[in-house]
Amino acid sequence: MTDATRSAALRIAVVGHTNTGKTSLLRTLTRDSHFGEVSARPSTTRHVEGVSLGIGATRVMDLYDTPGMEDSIALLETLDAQAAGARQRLDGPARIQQFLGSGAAAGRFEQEAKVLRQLLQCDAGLYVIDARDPVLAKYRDELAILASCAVPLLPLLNFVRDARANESAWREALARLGLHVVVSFDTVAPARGGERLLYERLATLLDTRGLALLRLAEHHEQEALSRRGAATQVLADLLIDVAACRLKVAHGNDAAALARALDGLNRQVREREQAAVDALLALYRFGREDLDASHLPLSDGRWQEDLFDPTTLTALGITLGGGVAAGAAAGFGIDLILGGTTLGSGAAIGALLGGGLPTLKRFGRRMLRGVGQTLSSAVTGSRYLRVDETILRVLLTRQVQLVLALEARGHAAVARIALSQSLQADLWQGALPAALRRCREYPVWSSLSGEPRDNLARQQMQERIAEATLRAIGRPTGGSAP
Ligand SMILES: Nc1nc2c(ncn2[C@@H]2O[C@H](COP(=O)(O)OP(=O)(O)O)[C@@H](O)[C@H]2O)c(=O)[nH]1
Ligand SMILES: [Mg+2]
Repeated sequence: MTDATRSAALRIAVVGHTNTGKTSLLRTLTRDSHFGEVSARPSTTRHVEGVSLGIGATRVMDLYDTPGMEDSIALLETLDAQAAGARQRLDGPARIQQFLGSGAAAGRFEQEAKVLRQLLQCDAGLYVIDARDPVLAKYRDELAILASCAVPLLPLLNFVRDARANESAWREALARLGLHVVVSFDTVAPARGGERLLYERLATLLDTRGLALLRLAEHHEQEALSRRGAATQVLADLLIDVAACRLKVAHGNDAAALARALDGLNRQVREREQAAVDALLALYRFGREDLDASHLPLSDGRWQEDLFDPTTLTALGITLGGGVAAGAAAGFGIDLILGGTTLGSGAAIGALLGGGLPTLKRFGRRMLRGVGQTLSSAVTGSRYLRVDETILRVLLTRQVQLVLALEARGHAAVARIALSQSLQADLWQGALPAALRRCREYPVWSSLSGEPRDNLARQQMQERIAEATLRAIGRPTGGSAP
């Protein structure tokens, strides 16, 4: 970094009372969950710590995390006493300079002095407020002291999602102190567009220099878009691998061979899903520790079995109906392919239970006809297992759920992500099923089968599915798919 780019960057001090979320704010703005130290204990940040945000190699803004102001009432009294003892009337910044040169700044008010020195060197300050707190005298004194530095201040209301937050009382109190531009920003779960709003408000305090902040906001929005694009590629890749996968069942007409193959398929799909989860976590700069263990396909939790468990499907709102889903409902998310013809899971279940028409009757006449036709041609044919279509829905639904949760998560969040159980599963009723059904005819496209997979047709299919997923996510959730 040259001196020229260094001096061009805006310098912003993040100030406020202890434990209001200053370090948390920096974590979320820098998308770095490891920045500084965050703790519910007061005064975990003891020194000023800087971090930069930029566009490519250009530094746009240097942010400085500061220790909390602790004893502002006593400090304001000290400032007043020092001013009263001065030979001439001092303005705000002169009062602060006088204090910084005094013994009190090196002793009792060492923390506060660090904050004030930093603010004086900056273009603006972000004053972080815990909006759950009542507007106490100590905060008013703190603001009066900070305001006398004559550096533009943007109050930022944190914890605004909390029911105890008292936004209007804070806005009123801030207005009385002459601070009329305020922003609400919950560092753990920032609202959509919250970052842009923050930068826009800050820019208004910085006149023409603030334009750089608008470009930064633009840049971050572009990055968010390309992350989402990359996420849908991860999803499409996963879906193709699983949809196209076929697992050969060993010869011998016994249920044991089928059960072994089913086990193998189950494991492969879970491993593949875990790889996708890891890729998504990395893409959004989170880690496995951000997820509830029950959401990790390979953890020892519920997830292990539940991909093939009907309660998962019901929880995800996937309606079961028709022959294929009936297989999943019975606990087997598989299709059995005999002699190149799909029988649907009913056949697999039938085979597992020892075969025969009585078992299959439950799955309706249409399927029975299919089974009848195929069994004769299957006497010498190979048997394959593949994943039921319902499973593909489950995979897509919960991965999309994960993507949305990661996008809404601030890097200051400490609670693990618990995915909602109620997401609708009909995200992809448009183009996706048809595209995915085609994948099922191309076992070579699946990396699970260990086949070469980097061919052009697969790549094109991945683009298609990724694009369809992108469109599906873009729809506001809650409504039904067109
Ligand atoms: N729920 C919630 N917790 C937050 C938020 N911001 C900070 N915290 C928590 O508040 C505590 C203090 O945060 P920290 O960033 O260390 O505050 P600092 O002392 O001002 O740097 C930590 O336990 C954070 O996890 C927020 O927006 N929402
Ligand atoms: Mg801190």
